[in-house]
Order: sequence, then C-alpha cells, then structure tokens
Amino acid sequence: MPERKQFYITTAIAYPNGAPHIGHAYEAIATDAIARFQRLDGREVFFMTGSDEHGIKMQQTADKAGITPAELVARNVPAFQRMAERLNLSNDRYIRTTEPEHHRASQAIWQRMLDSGDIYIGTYAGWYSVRDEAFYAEDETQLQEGGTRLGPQGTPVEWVEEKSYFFRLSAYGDRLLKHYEEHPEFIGPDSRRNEVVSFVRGGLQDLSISRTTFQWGIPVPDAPEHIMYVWVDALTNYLTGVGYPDENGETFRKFWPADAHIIGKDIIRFHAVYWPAFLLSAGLELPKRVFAHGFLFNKGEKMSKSVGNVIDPFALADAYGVDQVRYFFLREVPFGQDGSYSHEAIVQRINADLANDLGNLAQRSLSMIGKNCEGRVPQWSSFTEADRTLMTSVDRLVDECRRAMGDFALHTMLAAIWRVVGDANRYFAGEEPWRLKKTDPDRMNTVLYVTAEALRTVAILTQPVMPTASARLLDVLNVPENARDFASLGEKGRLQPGTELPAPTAIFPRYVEPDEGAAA
Ligand code: ME8
Repeated sequence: MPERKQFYITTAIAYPNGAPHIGHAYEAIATDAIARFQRLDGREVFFMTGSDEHGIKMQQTADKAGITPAELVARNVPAFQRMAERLNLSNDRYIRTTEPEHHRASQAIWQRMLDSGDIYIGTYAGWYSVRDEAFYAEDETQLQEGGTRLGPQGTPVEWVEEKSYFFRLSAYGDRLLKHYEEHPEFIGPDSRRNEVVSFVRGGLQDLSISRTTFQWGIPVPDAPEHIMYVWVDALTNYLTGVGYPDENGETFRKFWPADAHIIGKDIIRFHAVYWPAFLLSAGLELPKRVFAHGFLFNKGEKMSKSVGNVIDPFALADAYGVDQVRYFFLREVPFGQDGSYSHEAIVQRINADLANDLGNLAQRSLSMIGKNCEGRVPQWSSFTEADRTLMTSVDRLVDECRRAMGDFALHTMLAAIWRVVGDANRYFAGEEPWRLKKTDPDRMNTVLYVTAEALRTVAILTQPVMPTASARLLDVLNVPENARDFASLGEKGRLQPGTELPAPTAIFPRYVEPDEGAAA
C-alpha cells in the first residue's frame, strides 16, 4: 500500500503542574526530529504538542499553592510553550485542554461512546493514584511498611469510593488483542507491546470515567455534576487538534488517523488500551502507531558548575546549545530504551562527533576550497575507485535513514550518518588533497568535490536533528533553500562546479569548560 502523503504525529501532552523537565524536552526533541524528517521526505506533516491541564493532580497542586487551577495553568503553561520555542520545535499546533474547542470534542466523543451503549452509571470502589491519574487493580498495588500502598509506577494510591460513569472496557479485550495481532506495528517497541498484550490477556475491568468530588475538568454531557476522568479528556486532544468533531472538515479528513503518538513508557496503557477502545466505541479509526520512548536519568555526575539545575531544559540549551542537546539525546539513547546523561557524556559527543568528526572535516575541506579553488565548488575530472566507493555509500545513506526512521530508530539513523562521516574522514586523510595542490591539482579538485558532496548529503540528512547547524553547513555549501529536501539528494542536487561559496565559518565549536574559557 503506498504511504499517504499526510503524516500526523503527536507528543503526549504534559501536565503543567510544575516546570518542564528533561523528560518533556526529550520527548519533544525526538518527535520534532521525526516530524522534520517526514517533511523533508516530502510528506505533509501535522505535528502537535501541548498541555494536559485538567485533573485531580492539577487541582491538588493548585490547592497546595493556594491558587485556583486556572491560575496554576496560567502560571505554568507559558514555560512549556517557551520550551517548545527554545528547543526549536516545528510543531504546527500547541494544544491546551482548557480550550473551548477541546471541551466540545471531549463531550462529542463521550456522546458517541454513550450512544454505542458503552457508558453506564455505577459506583467505583478501588485504588487511585493521583500522581499517575490512574486506577489500579488491587493486585497491581503493594502495601509498604508503614501502611502506604504503592501502584505499579511506585506512586501512592488511595482508596476511592464514589458514584461514577463507567466505560465498558471489558467488552473490548478480544478486539484489542485482534488489533495488536493484525497490526504488530501498532505498539512499539516490542517490549512494550508484550507488556500491553499480557495486560489485556489478563482480562480488562470496566473503567471509571467520571468523578464527582472535584470540579476542574470537563463536565459530562447532561450530567454536569460528573467531571470526566482526566484521561478521557486528555487522549481526546489528538482528535481536537485536527478539528474533531468536524469529521468532514478538511483537516480531520486529511490527518486522522494519526500516524504516530510518541509517548513515554509509563503511559503506554492509556494509549494502547484505553485510547483504541474509546475510538472503537466511538466508531473512529485507530492511530497507526503508539511508540513509547524510555526514561532519562541523570547519572548523578556533577554537571558544569555554571549550569546548576541540569534537569532544566533551558539550562541545558544555554550550556551546550540547542542542536548539541538535540544531537546528544537522540544519538546517545537508543530510542525506546532508558538512557542516562551526564556533563561528561554530553561534552564527549559534542567534541568527538560534532567538533572533530563533522566540524573538522567541513572546516578543513572548505577552507582548502576557499584557498585553492577561488572559493568555488571545484571542477572534478575522473572518479577513482575510492571516489566511487565513498559516493556510493553517501548516496545510499538516505535509504538507510528511511529504514531506521521506519522503526523510529533515531539513534540508528545517526549512527549510519556518522559511519559515513567516518568514511569521508578516512577518504580525506587517505587522499591527502593538501599534497596534491602542486603535483596534481585536478586530483585535488576531485577529492575536494567528493568531500563537499559527502558534506552536502550529511547536512541534508542531519537537518531533522540539528536544524540550525545543518542549515549553516548548507549555507556554506551554497545549497539553495529549495534544494535541501531529500528529493535533492544524490544526482538531482549535486553541487555544481563553479558555484561560488561563502567564506567557511566554524559550525561546530568545541565545548570549553566555562572556567577554562575564563582563564584563557
Ligand atoms: O503523562 N524521561 O504528562 P507528564 C523521559 N499528561 N520521559 C519522561 C520522563 C523522563 N524522566 N518523565 C516524564 C502525562 N516523561 C499526561 C500525558 S497524553 C494524552 C497525557 C514523559 O507531564 C512521559 O512519559 O507526566 C510523558 O510521555 C510525557 O513526558 C509527559 O508526562
């Protein structure tokens, strides 16, 4: 089946009950890289992120601060929006669940589930974790010494007993299992898929989907004393974002079902069990994929002294640079697994991969072109075996990247690109163009041309991860704006000999400790 041209991708929507943290930043960066990749590959992309502003957790945080939940979101949401800008996200929309449009969409999906006969009134009696905004079966919880009971994510649960609407989740087990089987790509990575399948096989209980003990949320249609369970409203954001309930609207028709929900592993159950069940009940198509990334941990090493609180994404961006932080996380952490970060690991990646491997190659080859080729793309003559070998691996790279991206293996894509950067470095060192200047200037020109072509390809392919630095590299190669997409890779967009190049500038500076810099 040919892929459709549209591509709709989302992050989870964050609880703005505090400041954005590194987990939010990581998810946003990864999703942005996927969105940018698809755009460069010719798809019409709709990328949405946003905030999840209702629920008991927000209410309780506001109570503690002595303010209303509306004041709490007004205080905190701007930092999430600033983070999106600071990290250079290319999102097409930032959704807030307090928007009137979202209230309308949530009430509409509720009504559809009600019309399907899947919603009924009852009394909930069971365990609830406010931190996770999740109901847990008793056998998923554990009583600790001292009397606290913890849920499977290690957060405290409390006993809840109140009148509530229920969703007939128990009726969906077989249909969900069938869907997972027929669409093995629906849940990724495989470890999460197995986890979800065994949870569903264990038997599903009906889900309590309304609460009467607090007000901060979306009222149930015709029963406003009930407030929707926050996850019913939260998950619906993905529909609101593309215009639901206007199912005949252009945006909805173009972009639903979503191609990918990128989320963290702690919320897979909501996205891979509850969400498809709600959609099946409402007669709406299911998203194509739900992919759970891992969690990030600070290894505990002291970060740079000037950085202070390193889990603050703004501080990380200030200390290392946005593209550098984006590159680090996506290269260092296999996407889908947990990862850790430390000042040393970040500096190592910046200095080895960016400044040395890519930056030096660009600097050395482009300054030779500046000095020896009158600052123009050199005229190549005939290609040797070595030239052809490098060009072949350069030209094949995009397909390798597409394959990796097909599995959201961002780290594999970057490893493939850096393998070619390594090939190009070995080629450049082996051909010694600086020696050829006097003895064989034609050969020097060819070597510099082939190196520049490798750089062009690498710059085009690294744009999703490092949008600013890659654009600067394309600027110094004088690649026109309209020749920076993947369709321009290979023959089609080859650098034209004779094209004037601007004076090269250093694009990937080495990281220097602030103390060393001050002492120098
Ligand atoms: O879960 N490392 O919001 P949230 C990596 N509102 N990812 C992390 C992380 C960490 N240390 N900590 C959190 C919610 N995340 C809901 C989502 S979607 C309809 C509603 C991830 O602010 C987490 O897994 O607690 C989730 O995907 C996202 O950050 C927002 O977490």
